[in-house]
Amino acid sequence: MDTAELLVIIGALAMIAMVIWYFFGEREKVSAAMTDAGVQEVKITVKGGYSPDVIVVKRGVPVKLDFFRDETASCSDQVIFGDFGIARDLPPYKTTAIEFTPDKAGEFTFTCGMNMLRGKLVVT
Ligand SMILES: [Cu+2]
Repeated sequence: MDTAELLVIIGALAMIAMVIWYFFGEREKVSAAMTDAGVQEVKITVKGGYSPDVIVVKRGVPVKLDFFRDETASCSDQVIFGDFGIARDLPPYKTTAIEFTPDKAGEFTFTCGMNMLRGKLVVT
C-alpha cells in the first residue's frame, strides 16, 4: 500500500467519523446556570434544531428554560417534554420560558411537535 492509498483510507475514515458524530454525537452540551433566585436557567435558541441540544440540570431544583425561536419554520412551533407532561407553543422571534422542577433523574428527550427536532435534558 502506498502513501496515497493510505491517505485516501484515512480521509474516508475521518468522513465516516464526522457523519457518525453529526447524527449521533452530542453537539452542544450545557449545564444550567444557577440564578440568585435559586433557579437553574438555560437559554436555548430554536433554529432548525435546539442550541444547545443537551442541557444538564439538577434534580429537585426549579428549572427555567428560555426558548428563543429564531425562525418561522412551522416545524419548531411547538416544544414537547413528554416525560414532564409539557407541550408549549413557541411564537416566532420571542422567548418562551418553560418552568418546572424535574423530580426524577435520567435523560429525557424533548422534541418539536412532529418529533423531528430533538434535544436532551439530563437530570442528575
Ligand atoms: Cu417539527
